[in-house]
Amino acid sequence: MIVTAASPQSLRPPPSDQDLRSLLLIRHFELALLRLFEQGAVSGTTHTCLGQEYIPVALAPLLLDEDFVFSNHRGHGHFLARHAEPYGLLAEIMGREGALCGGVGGSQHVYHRRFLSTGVQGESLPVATGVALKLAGSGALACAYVGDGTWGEGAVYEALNMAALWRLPLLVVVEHNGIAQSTPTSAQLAGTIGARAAAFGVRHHRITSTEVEEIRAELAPLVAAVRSEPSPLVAEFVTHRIGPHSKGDDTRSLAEIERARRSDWHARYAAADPERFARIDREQRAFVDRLVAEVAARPLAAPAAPPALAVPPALAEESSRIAAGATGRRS
Ligand SMILES: Cc1ncc(C[n+]2csc(CCOP(=O)(O)OP(=O)(O)O)c2C)c(N)n1
Ligand SMILES: [Mg+2]
Repeated sequence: MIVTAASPQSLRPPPSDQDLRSLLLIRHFELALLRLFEQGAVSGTTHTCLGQEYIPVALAPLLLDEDFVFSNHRGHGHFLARHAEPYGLLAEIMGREGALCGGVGGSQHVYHRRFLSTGVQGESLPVATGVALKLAGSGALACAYVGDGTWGEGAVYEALNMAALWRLPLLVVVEHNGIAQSTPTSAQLAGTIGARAAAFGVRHHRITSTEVEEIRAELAPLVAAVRSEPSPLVAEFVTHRIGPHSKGDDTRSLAEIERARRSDWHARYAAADPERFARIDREQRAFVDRLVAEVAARPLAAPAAPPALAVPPALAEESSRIAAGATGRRS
């Protein structure tokens, strides 16, 4: 069913103020980024999650501090729903002082606490699987966000295979928005994601709701099983990208874009509780205006020193032997 702003149904249960704040922070953050790019205030590229904000917001309380989150090219919402650090993220994207990674990661390559994003499709799943191997039995999990188009990458299947075989606490969140850049999913994905997960004996759950509380109620027992059994889960969200692929490159017809927009959670939430929504919307819009003004006025970030890598002692010993020319090995 397509719900428009003209169907003021209530959301059951209604989202908390905190959820609305989070949803609207992400929405205004993404809209501000598109404006900044238009003004030439940011270089590189960016992919906004307009229309998909509710997914990481719904997942946020299901994730623990000990969990690791692996994000993709469309990751600002994934980050903001987990870490209340919009200044650091915007500074990272704009290469300004206070940037999360010294401004070298930009929009797509953020490494902060237990959050890691990559612009390389499918790259995160094998890494998340390796981390899940370390976490197994601890009660923590590795959560990896991927798009539907990313199911064309072989690495996805290698990761699912190992995660199923080794019974790893891996939560794969699929944001199935029906398109990969300019290619409709119907033109590139044979069968279904559910059947592909089933081929590995991996549990799969498809979520069509855009209501955060409903989604949590649906997913909570499944996520608990990922931790306790442990076992992998593919949680596939049927969602809609209402913005361009990146900055201004929407190849869809106006009718298709309009169809996607009619499914936007935003209109539905606004219609369900207009006064509260408008109040929080005003607050978050004003907050993002201040955020942009403040970060844009900062000096450029100083190039950061590369992070110290945790090298296992045996490797460290071996590399110092090699550096000292004392390996005794012949090439
Ligand atoms: C290995 C690799 N191939 C191609 C690209 C270029 N690319 C970036 S996003 C994208 C489409 C991704 O589609 P999907 O996984 O459905 O995610 P969505 O953009 O819809 O969120 C492509 C092809 C890439 N970043 N990495
Ligand atoms: Mg997609």
